[in-house]
Amino acid sequence: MSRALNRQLGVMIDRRGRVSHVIVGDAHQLFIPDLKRHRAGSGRFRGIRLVHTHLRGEGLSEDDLTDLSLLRLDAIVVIQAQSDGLPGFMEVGTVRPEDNADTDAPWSIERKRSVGDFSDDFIAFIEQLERDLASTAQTTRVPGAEGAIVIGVSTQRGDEAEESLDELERLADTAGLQVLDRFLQRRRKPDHKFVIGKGKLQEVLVRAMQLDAEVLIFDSELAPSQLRNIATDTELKVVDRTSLILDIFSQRAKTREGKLQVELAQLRYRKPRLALMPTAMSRLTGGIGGRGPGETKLEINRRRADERQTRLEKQLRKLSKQRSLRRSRRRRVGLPQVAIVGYTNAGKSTLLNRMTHSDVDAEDKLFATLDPTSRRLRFPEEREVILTDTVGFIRHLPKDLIHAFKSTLEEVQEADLLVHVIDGSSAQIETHVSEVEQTIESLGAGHTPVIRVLNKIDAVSQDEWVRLKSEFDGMLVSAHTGEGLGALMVQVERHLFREQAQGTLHP
Ligand SMILES: Nc1nc2c(ncn2[C@@H]2O[C@H](COP(=O)(O)OP(=O)(O)OP(=O)(O)O)[C@@H](O)[C@H]2O)c(=O)[nH]1
Ligand SMILES: [Mg+2]
Repeated sequence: MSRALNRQLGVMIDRRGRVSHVIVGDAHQLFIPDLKRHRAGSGRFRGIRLVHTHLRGEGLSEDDLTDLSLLRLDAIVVIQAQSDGLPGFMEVGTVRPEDNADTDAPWSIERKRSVGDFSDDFIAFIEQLERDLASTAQTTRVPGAEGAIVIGVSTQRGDEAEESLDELERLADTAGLQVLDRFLQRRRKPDHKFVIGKGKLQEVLVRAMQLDAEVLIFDSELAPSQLRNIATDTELKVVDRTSLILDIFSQRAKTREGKLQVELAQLRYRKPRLALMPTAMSRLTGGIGGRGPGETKLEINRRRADERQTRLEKQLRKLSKQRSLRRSRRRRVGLPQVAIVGYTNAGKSTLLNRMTHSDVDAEDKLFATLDPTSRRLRFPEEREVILTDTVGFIRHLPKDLIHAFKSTLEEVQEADLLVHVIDGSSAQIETHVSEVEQTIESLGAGHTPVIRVLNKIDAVSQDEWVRLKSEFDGMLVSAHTGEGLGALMVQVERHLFREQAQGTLHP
C-alpha cells in the first residue's frame, strides 16, 4: 500500500498488540498525532511502538530517533517498502540502557535483512529493557527524591558556567532533588526556542529516560515561551534557576512575613507564564515534589493572581511598617545597627551565633537563612549594637527576587555598618565578592561602611591566608574556632563608636 500510494504509512501499536493509530504520511515523513492521552502508567516508556514504512531505502532517520526519545516510544521500527511492493530490510530503534558499551549513542539500532528475521518476543524484550533501565537507576537513587538533570549553556570562555552549574547542583540538592547528570553546552548564544540546541535536548531526554529523571533544571531564567516549548515537548517538569530558588525559599521561609514575601515573588514569577501554558504550567506550578505554597493556589487564573498579589502587597506593607516601628524604637534606644551580609553559605549565621552566643540555624546548605534575625552584641563599657543576620546572596539572582526580600533589604539599607562575610575556603571567592558587592550597591547601600571578613580560615593553609589577606584585604576569622573574632569585635567597635563620638551617626 505504501508503494501504491507513494506515502509512508505507520501504525502505533500498544503492548497488547492493539493498533491505536494508523498514520498516512507523505513520501518523506509522517506526522505523529498528539499522544498525550496515551501516557504510559508507571512504565518508563509510553507503551506504544511505531512501525512505519520508508520508501527510498533509507534506515531510521534523525527525526525518527527524535520521536523515539521525545515521545518515549517503546520502539520505532522502519520497514523498507521495496519497489516490487515487498517488504525489504527492517530497523528497530530503542533507547539503550546505560552500560559499558563503547558507543555514546543513547539508542540502539538493530537491522534485520527481512521482517521474517525478527523472531524476538517484543513484549518480553521491552519489559526487560525497562527492568534494565530501572536497575541502573535504582542503585543510585535516593528514595523519595525526584531525579533531576541540570543543564547549562556557556556562551563565554572560562569556568563561570561550570561553577554556576556546580552551584545549581547544590541548589537542587538543597531543594531535595537528586541530581543524576549534568549537561553543559557551549554555544554562541542560547537557542531562542529550547535554550540548548535541539540535538542536545534530545540527548538530555534520552538520558532522562535512562536515569528515570523527572525534572530538568536550567541554569538560566527561561523565557515563558522557552519554558512552554521545553515542557510541552518533553513532558518533564521544567525548572529554571529562579524557580528553583523560589522553591527553596518557599520550603524554608519560617516567619509569616517571609512566607508572604516568597508567595509574592512566586506570583510575580508565574504570572507572565500563567496565560501561556495551561498544561505545562500545571506540571510546573506544583513546585518540586508538589510542595510550594499550595498547588491549587497556583492554578488560579490571572485575575485571581492579580487580586492575590494586591492583597499580599498590602499585608506586607503593614508588616514592613511594624518592622520599621521596631527599628526606630531600637534606634531611639540608640543602638547602632550592624548587618551581616555575604554570599550564601559563607558562614554568616555561624558568625552571628559565635559572636552573640545564640543558636540561629546554620547549615551546610544554600539559603539556610531566609528571615533576618537580630541579636544584641555587647562590648565593654556597656556599649551595645544590634547584629542582624540576613539572607545570603547568589549569582544570577533576578532583581525582582531580591526585592522580594524586603525585610533583608531594609536591614541592609538601614545598617550603620555591614560585615561582609566571605567563605575563604571557596574556590570562587572573586565571583562571590563581586556578586555581593553588586547586590549591596543595587540595594542603595553602596555608601555604608563595610568590614570584609574572610571566614573559614581553619579550612585553608597558612600560605593561603597570606594570599587571601593581600588579595581581598579582609580580616581573617574562623567562626568555628573563634579565631580572629576578638580583632573583628575591636574593628566593629571602632567603626561604630568612633563615628558616634564625632556625632555623625546619631545626631
Ligand atoms: N570550616 C569552617 N566551616 C564554617 C565556618 N563557619 C561556618 N562554617 C560552615 O559553613 C556552612 C554554612 O554556614 P552558615 O552559617 O549556615 O552560612 P550562612 O552564610 O548563614 O548561609 P545561608 O544562611 O545559607 O546563606 C555550615 O556548614 C557551617 O558549619 C568556619 O569558620 N570554618
Ligand atoms: Mg545563614
